[in-house]
Amino acid sequence: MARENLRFPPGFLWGAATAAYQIEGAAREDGRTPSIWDTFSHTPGKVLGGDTGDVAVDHYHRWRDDVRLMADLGLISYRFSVSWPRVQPTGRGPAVQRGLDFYRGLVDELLAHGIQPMVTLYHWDLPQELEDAFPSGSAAGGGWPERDTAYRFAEYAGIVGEALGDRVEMWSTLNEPWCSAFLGYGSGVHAPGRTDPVAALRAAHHLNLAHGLGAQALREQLPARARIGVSLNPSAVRPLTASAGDLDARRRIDALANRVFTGPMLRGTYDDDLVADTARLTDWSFVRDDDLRITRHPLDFLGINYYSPAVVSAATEEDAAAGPRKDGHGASEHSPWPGADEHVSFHRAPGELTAMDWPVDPTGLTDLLLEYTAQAPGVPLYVTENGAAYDDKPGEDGQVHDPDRVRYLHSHIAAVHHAILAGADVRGYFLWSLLDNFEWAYGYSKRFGAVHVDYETQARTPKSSAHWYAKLAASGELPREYVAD
Ligand code: IFM
Repeated sequence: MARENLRFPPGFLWGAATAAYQIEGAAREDGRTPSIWDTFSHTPGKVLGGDTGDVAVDHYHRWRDDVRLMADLGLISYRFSVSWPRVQPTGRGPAVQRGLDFYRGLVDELLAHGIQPMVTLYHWDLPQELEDAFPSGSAAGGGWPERDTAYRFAEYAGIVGEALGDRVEMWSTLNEPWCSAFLGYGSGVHAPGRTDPVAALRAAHHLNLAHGLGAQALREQLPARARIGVSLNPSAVRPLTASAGDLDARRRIDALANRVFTGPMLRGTYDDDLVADTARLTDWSFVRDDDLRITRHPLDFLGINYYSPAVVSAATEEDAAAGPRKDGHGASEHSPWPGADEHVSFHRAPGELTAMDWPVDPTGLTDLLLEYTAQAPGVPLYVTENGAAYDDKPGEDGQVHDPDRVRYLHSHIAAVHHAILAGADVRGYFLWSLLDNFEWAYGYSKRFGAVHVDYETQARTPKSSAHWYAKLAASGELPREYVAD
């Protein structure tokens, strides 16, 4: 006998997500200036195959068709990011109206199709001018290690809030600040490609400050109904064994991956163990009086991005000898974990691998949703990203069959349901990603889209996962068992 489907709460937002640099292209049009990702991707050897976001999937010109596609798929919500250098090219001063008009048009089109927009203000494309500027004269250089960047972000947030505040209700300040800080300034596999552990810790703090200042600036512009949150990519970090050494490794990575953001944002603190673990590198004197009050701006929601868990142990001898290792975002001789390398080893979690070599384990998502329910009581949660890359190709019938992605989505959405039944207030799920796109250091070699893009012709073909997801969005019910199509 067929068992009942898993029913999601009424009003649950079924969405898909993208980011400006990954899809827009039009890198030099209408006054847009280079971001750190333009500079990085044009630097030989930084991105696989020398790929850049110059054209990406040409969404800047195809946005009307893309919105129609979303409507055909029955999406209830669409999460996209605004390109900072498109609306404020130098990262300071007045906005470029043509840039804002692009987003006004996009939002109006979404609303006309009954799709709720969720705006992310920062998904990694810092104006290059801000990376090059360091008014404080700090030896750690410009960009996020420079305090002024947080104030520039607040100005930019106010500009976008003023322009779109009458029509957008859901706002996320930052996407995955861990990547901006620790991959951008620590391991250097992301833009701007710097490899300075102290700069990475300073960047993390200034991103926290930018979140708080940005949320304040948005609040001043937005109507009371608007909801302001942030999208983090907390690590579901597990100890290899229950030994004291492995538990300590877990604690260290939890501090550097998770609590370095949730401490300031949820509790207004940097935990003592994090400060102690990194004391060899910095005394944290870049944290000024009052900063931690600002970073703790009340959250109307917390966005959780999840792909895969991490398994850690006390450092093995080989690892300690081999130095920093691949971390799943690109290879680097430098570590994204300041102060943790000689103490921690990473292990492959069990489970099948996606094309990113990331193990499939939906239980990490349930765990995180329950953990943040406990850590942020009363704050609604959204899964603001979840999905998988596979080597999808059109078949002879011209269709793109991606059963592995459907299976991945099924198991992770069931994991969300599980968390809801266990008491998590999860209000929506955003599939990453709507379209195949520029996957950062991996260029166009990794396809995360529910919609296939032919990069020669820019033709869009919804994969079987897109059709599967459309049924889910329409019914709000997930079949209990995964059934191959
Ligand atoms: O493509 C990225 C996205 O930009 C941020 N979160 C993870 C995705 C997959 O790597």
